[in-house]
Amino acid sequence: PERVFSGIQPTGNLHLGNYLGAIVKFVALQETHECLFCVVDLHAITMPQAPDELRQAIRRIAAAYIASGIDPVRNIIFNQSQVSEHSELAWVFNCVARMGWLNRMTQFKDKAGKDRENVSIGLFAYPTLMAADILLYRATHVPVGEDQKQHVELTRDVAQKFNNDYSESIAARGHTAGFFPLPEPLIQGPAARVMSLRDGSKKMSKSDASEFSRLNLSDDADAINQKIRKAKTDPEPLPTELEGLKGRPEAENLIGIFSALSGVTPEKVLADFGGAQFSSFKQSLADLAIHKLGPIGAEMRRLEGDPGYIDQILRDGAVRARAIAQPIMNEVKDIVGLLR
Ligand code: AQP
Repeated sequence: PERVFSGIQPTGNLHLGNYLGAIVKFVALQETHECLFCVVDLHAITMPQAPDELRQAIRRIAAAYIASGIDPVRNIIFNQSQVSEHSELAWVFNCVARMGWLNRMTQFKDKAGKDRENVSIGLFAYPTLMAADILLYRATHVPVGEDQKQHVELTRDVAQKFNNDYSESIAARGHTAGFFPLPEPLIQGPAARVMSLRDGSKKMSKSDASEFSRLNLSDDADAINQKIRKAKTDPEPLPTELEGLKGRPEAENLIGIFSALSGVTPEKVLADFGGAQFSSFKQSLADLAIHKLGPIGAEMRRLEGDPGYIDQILRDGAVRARAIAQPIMNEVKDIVGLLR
């Protein structure tokens, strides 16, 4: 059976890239799949976090899920650290994955920068924990933004190597096609990679120093208007066809955002706005963003005002997640030869 797993780190403000690259897809998948949506707090502490802020940020991601339309009854919404099997399986995977695989991860290279000797071991091992998150539920589909593709591929490599390394033990327990599935990344649509509003060659990111580089889910109408008005563009009017966006990354990004928010294809957006100056297009884009994001931000603020409600959803979600995870982790222990 198909099962969806994905997660978001409780670090900083959720931005339009997280929303369009991930959350919008979660909302659609709940119609067709059994889904687990996780707040990956153990991933967050691979970088320093202030404890009180981390607690708030965990609640904020849960609030964002719910405010965006993810139903906490039909789906499992929970935070990673409440299901200790994530850490247990991650350890087993640290012993399956190879140093060379992790050394090739571009996210690690970007985040570690030049000071490799001083980053946490957790930051290096981030992808094996992510593999554990997904495979602990034997999930088959992982909706993520383009930037996470390499980590999902590593998850497939871990699953395959585990299946090979323990093939006899796995077969002896009656699994004829390996123990873990090789999960598929789901990366599609015009917003699989939303770029910075200040620089069309950089992805929109929580850690960008400039607030003007991103739209946050919590931004009010004034902030959205200002940020879109100041978004970097080039001096040419908009083209009428897709080819005309080549070599114009900022224009391409804004058209992609419009398309993703409106559900209209990029071709149609250009058919409507081609030939127009950026100023008029930007006004329509700002109106659209305010119309789509405004109610989500308002609902997030309402939910964050009721932490008891959020905490209860996360506790219930953890109980339901563990009911799936525990038997799988027990089988992993048996396969590996860990006595229980
Ligand atoms: N710019 C983006 N376009 C499309 N999808 C994106 N995602 C992130 N940025 C973009 C997707 O959002 C999901 C959650 O991401 P995350 O919380 O795990 O962290 P991240 O990718 O580290 O987010 P940031 O904003 O990019 O943080 P920093 O600045 O710390 O690197 C994932 O599915 C991701 O693909």
